Amino acid sequence: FPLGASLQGVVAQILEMNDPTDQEPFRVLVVEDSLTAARAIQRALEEHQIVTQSIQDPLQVLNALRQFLPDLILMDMYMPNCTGVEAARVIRQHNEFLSIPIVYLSGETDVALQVDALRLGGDHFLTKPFNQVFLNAIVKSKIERYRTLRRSMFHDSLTGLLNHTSTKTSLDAALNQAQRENGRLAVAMLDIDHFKKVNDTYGHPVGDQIIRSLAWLLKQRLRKSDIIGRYGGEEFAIGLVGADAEQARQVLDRIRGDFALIEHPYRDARFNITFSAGIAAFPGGDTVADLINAADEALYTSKRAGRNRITI
Ligand code: GH3
Ligand code: MG
Ligand code: MG
Ligand code: MG
Ligand code: MG
Repeated sequence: FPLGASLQGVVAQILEMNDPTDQEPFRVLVVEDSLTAARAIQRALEEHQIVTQSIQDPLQVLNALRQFLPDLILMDMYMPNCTGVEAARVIRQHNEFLSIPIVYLSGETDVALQVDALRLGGDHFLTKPFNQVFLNAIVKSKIERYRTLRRSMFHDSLTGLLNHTSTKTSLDAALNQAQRENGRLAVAMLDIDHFKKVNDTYGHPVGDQIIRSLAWLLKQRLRKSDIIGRYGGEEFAIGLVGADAEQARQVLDRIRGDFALIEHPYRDARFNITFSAGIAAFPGGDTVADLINAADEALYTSKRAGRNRITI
């Protein structure tokens, strides 16, 4: 796989987690060479509203992971091309799948072999014939933990937006894709105006609330496929997938205007806050660092020109 394709998998997972209240159904990949066994497992999970996909050939597991984006892998031990443990080892060699839960489901009853399987990258061992209630309980609790972990790894806790690192990872992948497909990507840097004064005047918790309100507005107005990150304290980095600089300017200028109209309550009074932004786009810069630098320079121009405006 080229770098881009492997990043796409991570990014799809990151974006899927963009909404911290997300209620997406759980997804389980079943790796099982016996079709009959696979169907029985899938039926048991689907009764609990879990979305499943099964593959018979463990050599297809990386492909399936990247296309189906499961929250958990339910893995047989003995299959024709390779064992479950060998498949788990391959999966764990990929950073993006370091922490996805792998649960073995096998007829193997030798405890020493079960323990070995857990040592080599597995998270749990269930034996066949499986107990449907127990299978579902294990699967659900593993997935809940994994989703919580993913959320805290990739997201900012104040806003639920992407954090600094996953913003850059996501922008990298989006730029990669734009380059491969002759597509477009606009990158914007936003910074709240005179924010120090806001904190000084109204206090830090009010400042936090303003950061959250801008994050919320951005989430409401941008597309699910767009990248929205809290890049620093009161600074946001945005990737508008498929947009050129002018389209991005129009979208963000509407958001700028609407944000400026929000009346933030403080005691008996209300006050308004603005932000400034700078935009750069591909084609026009060849790395994410180039685009961010260019957007940052444009942001600085907006600030010098008086703030509450957007510069390309
Ligand atoms: P400018 O219009 O030039 O951007 O002015 P500014 O005051 O916003 O300038 P600057 O970027 O230097 O200051 C940002 C301030 O944001 C500094 C810091 O106190 C505050 N800040 C950073 N992170 C947070 C946060 O998470 N919560 C709150 N309440 N304030 C923060
Ligand atoms: Mg088997
Ligand atoms: Mg700043
Ligand atoms: Mg500043
Ligand atoms: Mg600022």
